[in-house]
Amino acid sequence: MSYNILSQKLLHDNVHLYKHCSLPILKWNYRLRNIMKEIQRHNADILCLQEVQEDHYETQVKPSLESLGYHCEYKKRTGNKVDGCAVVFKQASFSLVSCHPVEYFKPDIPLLDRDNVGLVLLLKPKLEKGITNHLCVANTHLLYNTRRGDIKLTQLGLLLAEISHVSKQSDGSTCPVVLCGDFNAVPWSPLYRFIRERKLEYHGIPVGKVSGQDEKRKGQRILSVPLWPQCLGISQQCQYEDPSPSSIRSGEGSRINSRSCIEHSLNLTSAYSHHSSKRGRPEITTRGHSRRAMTVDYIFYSPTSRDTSLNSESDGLQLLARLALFDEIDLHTISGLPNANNSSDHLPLLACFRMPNLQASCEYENRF
Ligand code: KL2
Repeated sequence: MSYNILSQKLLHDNVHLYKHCSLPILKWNYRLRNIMKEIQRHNADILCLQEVQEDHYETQVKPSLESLGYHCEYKKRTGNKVDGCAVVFKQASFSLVSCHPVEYFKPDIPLLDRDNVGLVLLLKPKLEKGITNHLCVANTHLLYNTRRGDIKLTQLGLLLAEISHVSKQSDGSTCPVVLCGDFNAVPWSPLYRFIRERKLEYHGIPVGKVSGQDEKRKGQRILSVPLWPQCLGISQQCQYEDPSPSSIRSGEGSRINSRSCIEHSLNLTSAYSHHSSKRGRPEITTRGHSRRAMTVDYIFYSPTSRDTSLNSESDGLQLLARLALFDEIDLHTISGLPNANNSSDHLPLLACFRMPNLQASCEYENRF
């Protein structure tokens, strides 16, 4: 499950967005009760939560989830921000191999001056049979600012480098990855296409067009080349690189950097198709009313060859089912987000996967 639960501090800071709501349904304890009920009802093995406020996490969210049998990991945003990302998993289903918080704030790099974070976990499934492929689970909440696609893409580049590193197995292959979060970018935007297509030619793209959140065209500067400076230590292929003086001297870095192209090595597709099967209209994961309703939350995963309609052996995940989202008509019917029953300005996304080589089926199989 991926779920942005709307931190109470951010609700308070942007209260103009919630004028359609009565005050009692905006109170934290009211919302928490609904959010916990929703989590309990879906009973997911793994939760990736965003906008989890630290004080609420420590005193309420973590204790409640632990009492449901979950192990909880948390990474707060940096600076003076009070919320962050949590990755939570059923202790009966997985054990923790390693936990990797990722900070996108870099004091020496002017571009990276925002407090967003990611959290990457390596999990070992607790299976009766001895198949021991690990699972890499990543969660993030990228920068909201609709005009700063340059920062969003660089934050994503940092996360992808960490995921590539963590998911690499001793035999050189990559374990399956589930990448969840609130990416603050819409389907088929340049940022979204970069994740799915592993490559983005970014020459000439205006910074405000990277995420597709803003339909209005504004006179804007275009993405600069290279997107991020070499001193970040991340190659344009989104891999950690050794910033050794010899590679800089040989001119290798500058040759790579002069191309307006970023790439990554992870095979990722989306668990959702971004249009509802009911009416074929765009699915929405957030808001409506005071702000345009859209999809900004995703569950990306490493697909099996079956899901990519190739006919060869693969060790990816097979998508078995997903929880339906709403379209704009549904959203109107429930009078926007949040409402008395849906207590965040986002909806939860939920997908069920079959692990590689595993014959067991889940109770949701084929219930799309
Ligand atoms: O869209 V969001 O909501 O993914 O749920 O992510 C950000 C926004 C979140 C964290 O920064 O706070 C919300 N107008 C509307 N919403 C805002 C604004 C804003 N100016 N700034 C932050 N958020």
